[in-house]
Amino acid sequence: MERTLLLIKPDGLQRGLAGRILARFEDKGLQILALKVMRMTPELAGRHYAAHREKPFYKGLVSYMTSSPLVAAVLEGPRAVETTRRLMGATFGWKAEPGTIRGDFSNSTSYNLVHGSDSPESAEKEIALFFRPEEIAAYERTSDRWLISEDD
Ligand code: 3AN
Repeated sequence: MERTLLLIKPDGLQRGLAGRILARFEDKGLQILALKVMRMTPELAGRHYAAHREKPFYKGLVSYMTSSPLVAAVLEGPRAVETTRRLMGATFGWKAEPGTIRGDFSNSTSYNLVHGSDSPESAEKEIALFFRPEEIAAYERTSDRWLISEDD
């Protein structure tokens, strides 16, 4: 079992797509362990995007991410990191495959609707940035019996 951090970015919430985006992950069988609407502070943006600090798009990225609230979630499932990123699609909406979230709902370079951790190691760090341990609910889901086999 693996966990990942999902963010539905400010454009997703402003455009009224949060429910539809979240439904894609539920439809795929990922389990929601934590969920909240919050505003990213510049301080949190600095920590979350530390790897991009020197990039030319950094300032714009921080301003976009802090401009309006976002939805943060912890998702769990077998290969949750990879599954989430495959459902999201390529970074730029205009390049992302149809059928993916970005491919279906974004035609932009910057406004790409979602973030998903890029490795289990980043997921652990990112989850800790957004959620306190007591905000994450580990619970048994009865449908898992039909969603996850022993081979998974
Ligand atoms: P992903 O979100 O697909 O993992 P990363 O990690 O390469 O993409 O980039 C982090 C974020 O930085 C992206 N989600 C996107 O919002 C932004 N970003 C990346 N490249 C650019 C770019 N060339 N112009 C504007 N924003 C960018």
